[in-house]
Amino acid sequence: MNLDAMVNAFAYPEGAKTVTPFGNGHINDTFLVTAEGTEDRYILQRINGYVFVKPAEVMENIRHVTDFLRRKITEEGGDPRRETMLLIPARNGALFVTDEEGSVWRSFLFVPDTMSPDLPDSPEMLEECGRVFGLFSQRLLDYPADTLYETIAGFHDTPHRMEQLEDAARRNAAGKLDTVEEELRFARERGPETSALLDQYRHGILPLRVTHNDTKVNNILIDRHTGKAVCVVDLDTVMPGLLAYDFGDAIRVGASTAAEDERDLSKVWLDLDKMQAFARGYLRELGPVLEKPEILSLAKGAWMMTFENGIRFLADHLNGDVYFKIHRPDQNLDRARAQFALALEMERNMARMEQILLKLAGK
Ligand code: GN1
Ligand code: MG
Repeated sequence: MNLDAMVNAFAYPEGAKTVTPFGNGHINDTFLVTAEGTEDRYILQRINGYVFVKPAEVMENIRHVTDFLRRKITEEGGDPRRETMLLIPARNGALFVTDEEGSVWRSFLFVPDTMSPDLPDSPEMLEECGRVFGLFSQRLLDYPADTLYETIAGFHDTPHRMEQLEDAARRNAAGKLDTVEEELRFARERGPETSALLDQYRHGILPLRVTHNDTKVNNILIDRHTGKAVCVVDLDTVMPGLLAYDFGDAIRVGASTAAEDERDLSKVWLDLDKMQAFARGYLRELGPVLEKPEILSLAKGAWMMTFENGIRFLADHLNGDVYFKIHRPDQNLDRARAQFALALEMERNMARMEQILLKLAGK
């Protein structure tokens, strides 16, 4: 891969550039580009071709959704260069560039003076995270969800994720099956629960929405000076989906007392105060417009996304760590165990979560 050639392929101002690795996502490779003679900086990213097999569709989704958001933000008097991602086209006007190895690259304007903590711990920051994800969904309520590509088929189809886990166990590619019996049993016992949200959708109880689908709280940029959440990033998985996925994935990370890969499971708890702080912000805009079943589905979503990430990490561990980047041996197993511990906590606290949600939404 020739990084300089990629930098030169995008419509950046002329002049010398410096490129440095940036961020800690599990999927794409990210760089920060600084250019001489401009205050602007740029994010340059190689899209993971193993994960995203149709990158052109990913980029189309992002373009349509960010254009739509930018119009709304401008109408509302917001700052369109800070509050949604701005794609920087290639010199030839294209949305992305393909390198000689077939990898797809794209670029965004960097939003300065922001941070994206992995585990925001103050209630104010969590409420801000909730508010900006809620606002993202609220602004997209009138976007026709079914016009977006489903860029990863069955991304949050949890029964399908169970099948993928069973495939991984059958193939046992990394030879680790014997060591994960307990985790597999935990997953299999819960198999029947995994269709709960999709069943409600199929019965017309839950509506299809435009969803982000990867709402880890570190996918939010927070203004360093004001502490206000500014922008939702990492739009690769924007697709039709259920709000429960977005709320749920944010709670999975944001309301946990420990990191996603914590090895000491005695540290992994669901912090209901954090959950409440996030939900307060999330429901500020959305609460009044959602019906009661959709509000209630958010609690189930927290469980579903936590369990689903657990089975995805476990499957990847069995497959030999081909999907999620790891930084130490058995990290995907550690991630799976921590997710299962948290999912169990959520099972015990389901009624409390539902009460909190209904109260905040005034239902
Ligand atoms: C991946 O790219 P990143 O790190 O924000 C993954 C999510 C998982 C998450 C687990 C496209 O997100 O689905 O929940 O890791 N993204 C994709 O940390 O699979
Ligand atoms: Mg990310």
